[in-house]
Amino acid sequence: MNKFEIAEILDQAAKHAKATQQLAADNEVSLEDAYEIQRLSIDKRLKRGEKVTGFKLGFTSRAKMEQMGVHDLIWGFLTDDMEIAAKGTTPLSKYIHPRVEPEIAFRVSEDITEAIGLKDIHKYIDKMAPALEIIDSRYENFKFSLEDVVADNCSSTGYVIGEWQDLDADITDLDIELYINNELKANGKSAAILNNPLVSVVELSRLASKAEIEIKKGMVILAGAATAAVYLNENETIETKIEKLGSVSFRVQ
Ligand code: OOG
Ligand code: MG
Repeated sequence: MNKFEIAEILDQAAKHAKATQQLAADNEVSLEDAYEIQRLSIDKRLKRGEKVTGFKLGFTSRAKMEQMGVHDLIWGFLTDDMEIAAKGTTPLSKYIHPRVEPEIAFRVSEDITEAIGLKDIHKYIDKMAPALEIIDSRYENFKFSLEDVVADNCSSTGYVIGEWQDLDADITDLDIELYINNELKANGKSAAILNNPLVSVVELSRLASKAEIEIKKGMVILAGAATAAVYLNENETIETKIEKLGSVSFRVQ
């Protein structure tokens, strides 16, 4: 199969919530090919009228790397179709085998067109918010290689953003908790995300500028989860509470 065919299979799997087998190994997909396939599949979404709303990083913490057996930082696209309103509801039937994880979101206040450093952050990022991400791998049994997950736009499926707060100088040691129906299911520290979640923005700026992709003012960046992800079921209220940032929730019906 060529890149176009793989992008089509992954796009259809996402559109119809139907899992596919892993594709990278059998088709000799390199990491570079995988990012090309990711972009081809995003192009299909854009052709259907979706808009890019931001980017997400993956495997920025050990907890996530260990859970999924993939040990390299990855990045993918978020679109408006993936956004779920805070306190909103989403049907379980829309997904294959969705998982949820707490995230820290950043808002871009100035176009990022080059690799930036931590010292420049306040020029480009003005707000932060508690967030939740729904990941729903298009591969059977949620199993994939690095190349597979990159081609699949890093399992990106849904995201919920809480209230934006002014960016605090120090967010390196925040408690992060994930509750399902008021029961604590996962917890971690923001330091687990590259020692400082703002480093995710630095890393994204490096990767995006190398790929000649602009991170536009108003876009959202998800820094990557600090905890393992948890499977979703019907009739659940999912909430994250993050120190200094507050909480955000949504419901699965
Ligand atoms: C890939 C997405 C990883 C994160 O925050 O690390 C990710 C997956 O686990 O399916 O979103
Ligand atoms: Mg994530």
